[in-house]
Amino acid sequence: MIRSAVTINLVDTMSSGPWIYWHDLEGSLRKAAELGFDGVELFTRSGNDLDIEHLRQRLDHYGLLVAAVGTGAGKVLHGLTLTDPDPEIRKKAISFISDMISFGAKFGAPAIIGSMQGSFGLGTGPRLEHGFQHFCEGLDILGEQAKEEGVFLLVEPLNRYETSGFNYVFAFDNFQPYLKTRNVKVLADLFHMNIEEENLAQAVLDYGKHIGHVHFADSNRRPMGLGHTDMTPIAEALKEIGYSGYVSAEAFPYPNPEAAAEQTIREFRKYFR
Ligand SMILES: [Mn+2]
Repeated sequence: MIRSAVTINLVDTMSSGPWIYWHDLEGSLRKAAELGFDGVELFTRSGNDLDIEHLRQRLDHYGLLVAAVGTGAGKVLHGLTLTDPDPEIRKKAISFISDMISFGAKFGAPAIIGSMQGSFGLGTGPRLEHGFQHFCEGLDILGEQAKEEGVFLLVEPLNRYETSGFNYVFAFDNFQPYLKTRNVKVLADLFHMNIEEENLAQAVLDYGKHIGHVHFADSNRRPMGLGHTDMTPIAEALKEIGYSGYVSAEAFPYPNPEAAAEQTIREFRKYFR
């Protein structure tokens, strides 16, 4: 079964970006539950930011699951990436993501490596060999940790304006052979894919076996239905590959969080229910 999820940004010093709900955990969980979302995707300050028992109790109260946890605060707040030339920074990046993996694993949720990949020239331009090596080393360590904790690890292709690292879903074939871990899956973000892929539905069909999570946003990163992405063939492709993960709204809170959440769940039901 394909499940719905909605993003919540809980970093109080951030005020813009592609998250539907903002800052208020209790209110966001209540609204997500009222609309009938299956899960929430959490963007927190760190892996130790929230009281685990309190969160567990509130999720149970609202009947919600944790779909995934984002690690991007490591870059936004601390400037950490897995491919920084400085070994101390790489070490801190691994430690930050490691904490996020443990946090997510307590709820059976995978951690997402998106912006924490840094920029290292895999997708466009010359490949920076050291960066590529560090990227694979980081994924190996973290992928195996996730395995021990009973979850997989997600790595997300981002569009060319955000990284020169992992840009295309198909580029997974370029680096998966270099990984020792087999516990890494790909996050298919429909906004990034709209910029980079030749054909979104075909990319899903071709690389479906690697896809572990979907970010649900339209071509302009507004909620699905408010841009020009043709969602019908993409939804058909996800069903055809037997995708059974989350379709999670990582989109701008346009025109406001409440309307964006309603738009998202309406579109989700149109394609997946
Ligand atoms: Mn994304």
